[in-house]
Amino acid sequence: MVPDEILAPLRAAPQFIDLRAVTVDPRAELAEALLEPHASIPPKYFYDPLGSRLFEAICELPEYPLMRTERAIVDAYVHEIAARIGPGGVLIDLGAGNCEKAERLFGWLAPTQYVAIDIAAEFLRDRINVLAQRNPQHSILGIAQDFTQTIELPEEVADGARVVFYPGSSIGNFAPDQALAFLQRTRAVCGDDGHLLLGVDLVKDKRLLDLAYDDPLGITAAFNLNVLRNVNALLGSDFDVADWCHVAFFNPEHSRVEMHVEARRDVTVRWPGIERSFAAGDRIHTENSYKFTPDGVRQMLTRAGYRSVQLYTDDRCGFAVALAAA
Ligand code: AVI
Repeated sequence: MVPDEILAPLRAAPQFIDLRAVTVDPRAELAEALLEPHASIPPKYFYDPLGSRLFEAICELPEYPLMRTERAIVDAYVHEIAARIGPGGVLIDLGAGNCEKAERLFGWLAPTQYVAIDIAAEFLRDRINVLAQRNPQHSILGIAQDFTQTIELPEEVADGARVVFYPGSSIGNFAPDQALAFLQRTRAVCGDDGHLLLGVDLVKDKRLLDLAYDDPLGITAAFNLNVLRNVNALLGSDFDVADWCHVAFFNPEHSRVEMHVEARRDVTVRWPGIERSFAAGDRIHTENSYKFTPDGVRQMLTRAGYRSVQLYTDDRCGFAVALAAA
């Protein structure tokens, strides 16, 4: 019999697979988005190592209560959620970030495998190593992947009923038609005996939403502007952060918070073989964050092919956690 002190570190070693190159070429994607008449940067490029940490700091802000409210809802209803899902499935965490939200479910869902998927490869690799040390009894697989276009599950993902976990209202970062297509893909990942556990931020007072995305400490501004540094690293461009400022506001017509970076002065940005000029006041659209109504969430999930949608909310109806059966 092999002693446990030898086996434990072996069990604790998580697997890590990098599938980023297989999906999208960031240079081509960024160049195309920046050269559109209305320039944009896809929000997934926020999450370089500094961006991921700034996002963690945002989640600590009193003005940005999304994650705390979601956690309180999950804590309040986890017993019921776990009973509906049943124990022993494969927990697939899309946009796993620091993996903390999923880790809180381990004791309740007792997953046979935890699959953490995120585009931020270095950050994910660090976090699953720490997670594995804390949870040596769990099988952990990290996948670096841009799952916004396709969700590719390698053969290392175990068999069994799947629970797709997509918390934090990241679904709000898709346009409505893309959100529907994305949920249809998660429905396919669930198979016929799986579940989706989804976090969604709900529409609320415009002043609260404006403050949540333009906080007085300027953490969200730093998060937004840092995307320019990540673009420089990926594209070889020469954005100077000092030439740009943060703009964020709730747009009620589209039920979304918009974030932009706005040129403080006339600027020309260059990257290999190409340049683009921006006049003072021109904006690059960096993120939409759609806000939902409870009925809108139910309809979206039903249209994506889910059934028996259960919504859990806080007393102020600020956030909802949806559990949908495939
Ligand atoms: C990750 N995502 C759901 C966040 C949001 O609220 O849209 C990203 C964020 N952007 C600014 N603050 C937080």
